[in-house]
Amino acid sequence: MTNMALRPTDSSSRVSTVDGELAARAIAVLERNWLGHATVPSPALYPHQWSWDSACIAMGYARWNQERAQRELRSLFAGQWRNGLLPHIVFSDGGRYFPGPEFWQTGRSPDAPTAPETSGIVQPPVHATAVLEIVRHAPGREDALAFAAELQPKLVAWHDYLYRERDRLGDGLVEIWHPWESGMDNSPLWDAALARITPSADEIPDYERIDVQVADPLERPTNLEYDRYAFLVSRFRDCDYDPGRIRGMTPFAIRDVLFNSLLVQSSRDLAELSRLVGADGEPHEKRAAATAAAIDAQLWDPEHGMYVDRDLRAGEPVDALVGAGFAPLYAGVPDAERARLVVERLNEFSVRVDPSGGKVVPSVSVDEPSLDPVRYWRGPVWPIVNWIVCRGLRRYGYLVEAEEICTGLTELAAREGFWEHYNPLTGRGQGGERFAWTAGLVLALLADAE
Ligand code: 9WN
Repeated sequence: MTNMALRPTDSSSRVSTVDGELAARAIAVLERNWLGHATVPSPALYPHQWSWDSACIAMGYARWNQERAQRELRSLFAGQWRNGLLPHIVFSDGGRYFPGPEFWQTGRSPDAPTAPETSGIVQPPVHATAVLEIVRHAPGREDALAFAAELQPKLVAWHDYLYRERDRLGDGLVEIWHPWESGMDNSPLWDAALARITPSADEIPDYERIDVQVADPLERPTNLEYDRYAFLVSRFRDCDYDPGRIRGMTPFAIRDVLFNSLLVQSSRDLAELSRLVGADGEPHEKRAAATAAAIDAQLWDPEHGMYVDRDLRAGEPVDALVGAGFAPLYAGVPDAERARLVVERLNEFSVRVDPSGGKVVPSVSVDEPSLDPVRYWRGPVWPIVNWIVCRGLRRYGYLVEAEEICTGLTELAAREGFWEHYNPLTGRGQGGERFAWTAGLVLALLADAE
């Protein structure tokens, strides 16, 4: 079923031609990474299904191939745990990746499914938003309602898990227990928390990194970070993935701006989906409002004019300013005056890679002395962050700024191809190549701009 109208290539507008070609190239990337039931982010580096990647990929498919958009999310939710946890990886057969199912050993939890095999942690909740987009783009109302009715209870279970297990103070802000749960693995956001975690040599489990065999090690997290990632997983494994036990012992517990912002919007979208299928939307609206208010009250940093994470173990704000700190715009968190301050800050933070082109938001400010333009979440430009910022700017009516970011990202994709991330100084594509969620998000941006 092909129902995305690619822009005509014979029109007098050059932009239309470029967009049509770019959309066709994005679709080719998704085709190549399609396994038959789900889409891998990148065949060599990530040969399984990732949670928030899939939601973004599905938003791209929603505009082009409805059936595939639905299958993508069905496959992801097949890995959902009985307690509602939506795992960050759903494993496919074969495919070398560390940590694989033998390392996670999620069979220790009575809540984990036996098939498909999964990881035992989560990723940012953008799924209700993706389902609502699929429903909005469905070719017929009956089909849309059937999919909404199928996914709504699963999404409710997912959000119930987050608010039940991750909101220890009961004020609407949820916490992450592992850098991988943020989706921003080696961001400077986690430096202080990880520095406090000092396992002895025999507490670090044996493992072999695969990522550095298939990608440039300079573009990946360090071994020191991986030791801590593996150590944290081993501790969760020792708790049999019981959320109550993990909550009590985890040395890593952070209330993250990006994660909570995505949750606000997803909760609103879940309210809408619920009403569509005749269920009660109000509990989800209330949660969205509580989380939004808590972000604004607790994570706002007036000194820097942006939002910052809070480290629950240290009992203090996280001392790092990152591109994801602009995510509350996406969720409609600040009032108009505070939004103006955030946009002012964003204008300084975003960069023009090509002097005559659009702007993009790096993961870390290019003015930070610690900027590393190639090492993953320590500087590079990530499409997801730019998609979030672009939507946020549109939401507040900053249409010129939104257009600049949208153009900046699509120009990078057109020039370099669909990479995992891009160098904020040169625009060079980095990390994994022909990357699926980059393609999915570019498709979504092109379609939204129509
Ligand atoms: C660990 C798949 C994922 C993304 C994350 C990104 C990276 C994994 C890794 O790749 O994380 O989950 O092995 O580095 O940081 O955002 O979902 O694309």
